[in-house]
Amino acid sequence: MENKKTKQLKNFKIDNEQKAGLTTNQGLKMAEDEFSLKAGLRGPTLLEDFHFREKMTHFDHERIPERIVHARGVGAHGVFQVYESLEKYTKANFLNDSSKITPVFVRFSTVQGSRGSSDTVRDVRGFATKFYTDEGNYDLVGNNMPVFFIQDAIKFPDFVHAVKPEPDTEVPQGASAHDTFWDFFGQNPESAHMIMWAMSDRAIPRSLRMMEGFGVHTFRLVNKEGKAHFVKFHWKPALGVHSQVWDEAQKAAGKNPDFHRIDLYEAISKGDFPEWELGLQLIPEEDEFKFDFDILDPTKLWPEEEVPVKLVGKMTLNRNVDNFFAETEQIAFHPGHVVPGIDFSNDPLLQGRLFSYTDTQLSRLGGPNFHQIPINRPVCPFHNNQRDGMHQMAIHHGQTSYHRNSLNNNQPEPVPESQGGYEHYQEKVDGRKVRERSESFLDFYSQAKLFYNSLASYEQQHLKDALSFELGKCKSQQVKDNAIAVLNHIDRQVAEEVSENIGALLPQENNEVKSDKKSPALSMANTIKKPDTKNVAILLNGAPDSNKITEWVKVLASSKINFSIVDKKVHSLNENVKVTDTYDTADSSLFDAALLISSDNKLDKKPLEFIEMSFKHFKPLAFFVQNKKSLDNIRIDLNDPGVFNLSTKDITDFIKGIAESRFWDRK
Ligand code: HDD
Repeated sequence: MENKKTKQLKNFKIDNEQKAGLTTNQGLKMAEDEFSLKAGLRGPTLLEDFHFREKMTHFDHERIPERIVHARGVGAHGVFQVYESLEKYTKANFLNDSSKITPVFVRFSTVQGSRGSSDTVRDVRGFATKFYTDEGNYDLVGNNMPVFFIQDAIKFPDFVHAVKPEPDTEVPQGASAHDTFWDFFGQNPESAHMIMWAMSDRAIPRSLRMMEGFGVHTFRLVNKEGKAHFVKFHWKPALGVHSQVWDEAQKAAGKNPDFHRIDLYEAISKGDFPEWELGLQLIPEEDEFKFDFDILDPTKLWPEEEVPVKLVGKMTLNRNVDNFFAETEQIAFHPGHVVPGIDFSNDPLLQGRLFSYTDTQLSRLGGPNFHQIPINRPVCPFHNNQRDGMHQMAIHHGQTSYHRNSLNNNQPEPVPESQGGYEHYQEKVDGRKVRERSESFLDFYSQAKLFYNSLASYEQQHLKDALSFELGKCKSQQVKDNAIAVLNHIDRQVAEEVSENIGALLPQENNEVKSDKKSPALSMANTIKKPDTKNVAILLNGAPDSNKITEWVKVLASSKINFSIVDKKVHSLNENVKVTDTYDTADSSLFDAALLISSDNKLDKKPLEFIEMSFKHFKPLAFFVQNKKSLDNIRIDLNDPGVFNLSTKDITDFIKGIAESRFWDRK
């Protein structure tokens, strides 16, 4: 598993096992670390106590500013490998050689909440990948949704001010269900498409391992001959795209605020390495104007049925961080970190991002040398005439630090393109300076409608429920009415149902886009379904036969399903099978499925609640009861889809149900 990045990071690791003893930061061994230096046993602390001062000063400065957006995140190391050379499209070295394994670091995040907020909130998820290539770091800083709220970066501060906690109360945390966010939506209808995504089930992912990723913008790939293609980047998860249901997500946020963080960490620790395939949508330069949307508009996607996604490589996350702060918190992404063969488009949102990311690191990481922090260092040599600044780690020797010089043979010298130097794509640009929006960006509603049309009916219902919840939480009648007026441009039925739910004004005129166009790739109903890495709660009631349990857990494990056995108390059923969770620590919102095994003639309150909640969240359920009476007090229909009686059905049927994930057509 060793690669250039892991080797590099090793040089910076400090091991607690080192037997050097406790020292000050100056290397002085200290004989005492528990008591400050005092004038007399009961006397005041002395200023002379350098050890106390050093320890306390360092502690006082342990925190750095959190990211202005995407503050809460979690990351992991991994590798990327391309399936076959993409030299036809790009000269990027890491995409040209199928034997090359490129180290990566991925940070997933929520957008709105602060560092301590819950994982399972309704929000867009960040999906940022740093490729440590031999030609420098390449960052693909994307989200789990393919479009964005605004079209021009100059509106980003406004959008973020609107979605973040409100300035007078600093409420809400980890939520967009508040007036300023929805006021922004009402006044900026360019958000219409993204709002549909943000209110869809995509915003409540089951796991970070089960999300798609998107580069969002149109970028350019450029080959050796200088020929360019417009490109959109996709990450397709091997486990498919899956979500929680809203009630479950809210409960999980309380029962385990670190639900996604732990899910990723544990999967990697166990060796269930998450995988994504990299996908490319490519449009030749000459086809730029062949579409009914502007390919520079970041509120538009390229329907996969029109521009297919070519799967070109695989990323595997295979190592957890050693230290959260040093790696996950200090990693600095920037869409402008590119390598030869990857270039930008004129998307005005992307253009603005190219300024913002380095700028923000200056205050977050405290100066211009953040590229020298171990997690941010390229694995290839880096050298130029930039000098000094806060936290300079390098000792640049020699007399010169300027270009052009004669005293040092003009070193470090620019590298010609033919030898790997970066040259910008020579796009011809000619125009008047204007502060305007292109007319080709003005269709806000067609793709919002396309997205809605493409969803399964239960997904559409969830979206309407989400809108009703979020707008229902708004206090201003005007904000609600304005939001409905925008929804009325997308879909009349959505506007009708939501306005009725929240008591808002429905415009008399139906302004919806008339289109029944669909893109099946946009619905999660059509995703990959596997039982792998799902979590099953095996609920014990009474003292059931442990042989059956031993047999079943073996079958579950052979299907790569994780399980926890839950009982009133922690105990061992036999040498190999242990009860690890109790009804106090386990909650149905933290599991994908439940299997009830009962020997009693009455079901206790806690397993009963667990089962009913799993049923309510459409999860697969199985039961094996020695006494039928024990199900007398259960308030669910055991003949409904996704409920498996293991007295008459085989455990493999239940496993198929676990792969299916949810049974939406329950009564
Ligand atoms: Fe951004 C962080 C993704 C638009 C300015 N952004 C940030 C992160 C992700 C994205 C994943 C977290 C990176 C990490 O884990 O450290 N941002 C996006 C996407 C966008 C987008 C997919 C639209 C397509 N962002 C965007 C705009 C601007 C910014 C238009 C400003 C002009 N984003 C930032 C930032 C952040 C950031 C303020 C906060 C912390 C950081 O950069 O490093 O500069």
